[in-house]
Amino acid sequence: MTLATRSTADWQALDAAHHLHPFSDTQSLNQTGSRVVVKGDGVYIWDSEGNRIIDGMAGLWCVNLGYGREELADAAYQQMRELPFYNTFFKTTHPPVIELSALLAELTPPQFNHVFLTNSGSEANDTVIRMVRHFWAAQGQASKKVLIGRWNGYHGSTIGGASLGGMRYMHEQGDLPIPGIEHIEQPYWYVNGGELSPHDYGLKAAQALEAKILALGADNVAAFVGEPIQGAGGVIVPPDSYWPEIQRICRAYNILLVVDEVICGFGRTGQWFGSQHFGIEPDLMPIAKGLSSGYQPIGGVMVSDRVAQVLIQEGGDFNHGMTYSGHPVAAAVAVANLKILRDEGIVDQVREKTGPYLQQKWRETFAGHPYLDDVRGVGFLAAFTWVKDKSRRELFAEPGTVGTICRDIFFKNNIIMRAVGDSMVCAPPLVMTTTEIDEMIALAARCVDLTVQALEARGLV
Ligand code: PXG
Repeated sequence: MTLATRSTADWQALDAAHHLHPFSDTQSLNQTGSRVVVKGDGVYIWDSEGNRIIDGMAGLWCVNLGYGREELADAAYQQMRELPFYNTFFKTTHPPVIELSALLAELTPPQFNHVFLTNSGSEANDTVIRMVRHFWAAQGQASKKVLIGRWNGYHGSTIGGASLGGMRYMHEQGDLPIPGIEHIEQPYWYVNGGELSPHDYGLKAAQALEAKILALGADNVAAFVGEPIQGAGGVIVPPDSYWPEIQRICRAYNILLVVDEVICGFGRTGQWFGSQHFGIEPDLMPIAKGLSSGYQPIGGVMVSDRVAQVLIQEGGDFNHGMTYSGHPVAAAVAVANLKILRDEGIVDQVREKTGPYLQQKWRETFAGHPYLDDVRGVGFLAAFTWVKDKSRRELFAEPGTVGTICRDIFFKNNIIMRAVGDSMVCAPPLVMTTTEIDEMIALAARCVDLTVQALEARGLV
């Protein structure tokens, strides 16, 4: 039996019987059954019922090149035939991992010339925790151990990644965060800014880092970690004043600046990396997702010259690595992906043309709506929030109720966007054309109208 011959009901029954889904309530999921996705091409996916669905989330913020690129399939096939696996431990290496490392040195900001490879963004952030502590210990400053993240930040789902992240509902399960991790406020002007201007609030939010460092003692702090724009937390775009002030504070107190580029990296903001959008120079940069456009699981940590020099000259053995660090097939696919992103000018296109177009259409369509506010975004990241009273920036009482109703309506109408609380977030493949942007936003607008009807029917508005 080939995979495609099962009926949707059979797929769903087997899935319910044997598959535990990530971030899901299995009991309620099994009552409705999962949507079975069977194929992808360009910016569309198809389900087992033959519905064509426009993918406003690029898979899970990762399919930057869109679906169906033969070059990536060919790269995997050829590499599997040539050398499907070899490790990079014990004084060995192989051509795909060398090519990828050199290409990353070329494409990332100038301070980065080394990469440590992993299989995911979570592993990249776990690597950061071990690497920054090793970096300070190697220089005789072993007390510099604490990493400071932000509430509502997301850095993965391993114990380290989930601890660095500030998702309280994740911390509640499994006794997190681990010791040695602290959190400060997220730079979310709409909710926390009060009467301050975005500029002044951005400075205030950054200065929470200074207060935290002073409370802990700079001699105990290893690094600050943040996403340029918080993705899973709801596409929270910080005011422009925020990141330069964070960088100033990190430098003043000799704390490493770690900018998690797992979502923002590889063109999502219209720059190759989110740090370039905000004009800052991180010391370390976790990467994943767009590195391979999701065609293979691969991540890594870009290591700046400042850090690499210490690790190489003073660090000795770094006792860390995964069997599949620098997997040849994943590396070959990442190389093919990065070359297409570069040679087809896709990042430039997002910066110059399609990104500004998406942002303009998004604002034109949603900003005037009576229940939508904080209509925001950069490049191919966009969001809006359902609010009870725009004039007072008042959110709905039970965050998530309206968002979930809206998300389900989108889903039913064959358009995928994520709900985060009562925000709807959008991060389409970077290859989306202006015509496809028009189609996506028109369908989203129709779903917003249907959501208002549903909210009225339930007495929520
Ligand atoms: N850092 C950031 C900034 C991320 O967004 C990770 C690290 C972890 O990467 P891996 O490859 O281990 O998943 C992420 C992942 C969501 C959602 O619901 C977001 C992510 C993962 C799963 C769900 O928005 N981001």
